[in-house]
Amino acid sequence: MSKPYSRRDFLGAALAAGVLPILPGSVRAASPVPNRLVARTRVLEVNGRPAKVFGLIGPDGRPGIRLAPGERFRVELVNQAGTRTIVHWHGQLPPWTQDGFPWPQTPPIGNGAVQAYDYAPIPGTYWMHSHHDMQEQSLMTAPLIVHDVAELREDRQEVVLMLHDFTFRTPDEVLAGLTGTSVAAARAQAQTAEEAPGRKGGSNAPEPRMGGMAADGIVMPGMAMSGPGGTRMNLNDVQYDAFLANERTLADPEIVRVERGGRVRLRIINGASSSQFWVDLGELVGRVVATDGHPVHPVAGSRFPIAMAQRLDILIDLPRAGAFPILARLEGPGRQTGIVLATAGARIPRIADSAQAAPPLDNSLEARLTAVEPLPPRRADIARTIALGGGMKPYAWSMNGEYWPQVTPLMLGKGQRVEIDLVNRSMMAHPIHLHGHAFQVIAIDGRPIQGAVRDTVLVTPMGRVRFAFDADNPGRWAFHCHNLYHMVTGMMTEFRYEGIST
Ligand SMILES: [Cu+2]
Repeated sequence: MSKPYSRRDFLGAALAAGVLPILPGSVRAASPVPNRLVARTRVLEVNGRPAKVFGLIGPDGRPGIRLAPGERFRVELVNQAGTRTIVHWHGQLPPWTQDGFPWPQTPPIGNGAVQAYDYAPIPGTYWMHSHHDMQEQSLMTAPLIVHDVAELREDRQEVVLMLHDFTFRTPDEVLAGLTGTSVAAARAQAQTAEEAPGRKGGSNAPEPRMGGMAADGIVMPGMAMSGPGGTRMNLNDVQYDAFLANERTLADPEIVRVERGGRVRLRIINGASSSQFWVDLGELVGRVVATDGHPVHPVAGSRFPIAMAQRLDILIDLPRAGAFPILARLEGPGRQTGIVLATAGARIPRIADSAQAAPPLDNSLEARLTAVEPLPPRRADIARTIALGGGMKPYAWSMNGEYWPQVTPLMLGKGQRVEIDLVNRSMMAHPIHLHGHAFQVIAIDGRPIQGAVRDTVLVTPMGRVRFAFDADNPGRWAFHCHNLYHMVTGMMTEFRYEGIST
């Protein structure tokens, strides 16, 4: 079994073998030193108030990591956060022991400790976030951009736009508000997200309703809107104080200098914990060319949905000089955030952070996407339906009526083709993420498509999505809703390969 080795282990082994002075030249050329990534606390100003948040600061002083074409993901994560942490490389396909999920074999790393990672990354727009203690809500998140040669040849200006939802409350307070319990009880419940199936675990769900049908007429803290067929759907479990674009609000947005007639590759990352957006390019027309880092045949438009944890690569050719707001509008209430692309001397408009209400996210874009590199056609060896259930009272969310960690792992054999049919029996949308694999969306609401390859797919209220993947990365893999509060109240299970010891 490979495991993330510490630098000390590596140096020790190298010295013991007497190989340190003669590392292969190609290795030294590709990665002379590991990328140093520091987990620490920072103070951001939000709405005129200081806010203590976490951060993952890369070797260039900016959040996150950017890798050159062909460069290995060779990273030393230095924990200076003052508390334990573990960081997940969302969408990447490392060996499972480097995935950054708190399995018993790979527990969170202590304050002051250093953890080394070394694997071959896949190119595209990815991100990283803590998988410990709801730190994701407190901005322990950052971009992870892996360049490739073809993109560099395009000679486009890269603009990364990372979205967050921000609250001055602690995540424990947010969860306590949702579950109607004390902060201490909420904290204890969140910690069950780090208990693995098959171990002695606490009870996650307060009086779970097996089957997980949401009752009609639930009173939501957020807002309810009419969906297709007049069904009531529920949006925005959590009321946030601000929405951030590259860690700033529209009161003081990032202004990205662009050239007149410039060509831009916009890499949008929805790093929010419990919020979904419509990307609004305003007067610009963009072409979506990748979803979750994986190329799709271009789809043109000016408004695109982006669910929690998803990424969109959008190519934009600027038509003229000027200032061009790139906005992310929260689904439901009229809130927005964003950045401004501006040519030299352009007048920067003031943009309010309130706007007209936006409709709930839907899968209209998903249905139009087609992968550039689809899975080869093949019969499924394993086909499973997984029901998504739960509701607001009690606040608990389930997969097949089970609540993490009291779950039955789905066992996979290496080399198998797997098809998963996600059936949403709740009135919330769920962005569902599989660790360690890329899957292809092959049906939406019963209609077959040759859809996008991605790692996170939205299942709309009462909707249905089928995806397929090849089981080619043995290990233990988390499969969960990427709404943080759904995950910590139960909506997670495990895909486990045969022969992996627990
Ligand atoms: Cu969910």
